[in-house]
Amino acid sequence: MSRAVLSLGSNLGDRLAHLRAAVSLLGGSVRLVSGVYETPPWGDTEQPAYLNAVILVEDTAAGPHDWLRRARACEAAEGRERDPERRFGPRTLDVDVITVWDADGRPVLSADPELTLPHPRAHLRAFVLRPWLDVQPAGELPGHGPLAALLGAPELAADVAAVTPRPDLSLESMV
Ligand code: PH2
Ligand code: MG
Ligand code: MG
Repeated sequence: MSRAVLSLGSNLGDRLAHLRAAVSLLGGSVRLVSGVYETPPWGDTEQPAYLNAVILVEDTAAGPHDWLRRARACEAAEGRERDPERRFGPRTLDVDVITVWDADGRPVLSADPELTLPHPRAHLRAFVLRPWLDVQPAGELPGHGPLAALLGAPELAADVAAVTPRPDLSLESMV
């Protein structure tokens, strides 16, 4: 068995529809979905606001690279185009593998540049950590500690404050 935390983001087109498409394409492996949050663009500020969410997925047959492959298939299905000049630029759908646990519940650590685990910047991203807290209130980012403690760090305070719940938008009914 393997479980994974996937981060969903969209800031082009029908943002909620893109997030919903990811949940739908990941099908029966989706166990928990977070709330939907509106977040200011991080890393490249000249772009529209994002909708972000986090999902917890589980599949006996899936290893880390299977999650990456499935994440990319979701992005491709939603017409994701990559601009090599804009690493943090706008996108219809971004699905990032944040952390994966193996069959024994141990976090998978990987320095593979194609799939570094845990995600090397997750601890700096309020738009990942805050939705993740919804699905695992006692969750920990391997190597960095409890989500709640990371979200309480003074360096992240402004970013955390800018993560705005959108209770009017939901993925909940899909699981
Ligand atoms: N994703 C990025 C770049 N910047 N900003 C927010 N708020 N949310 C994202 O998902 C996001 C971003 C590249 O993956
Ligand atoms: Mg991303
Ligand atoms: Mg990505």
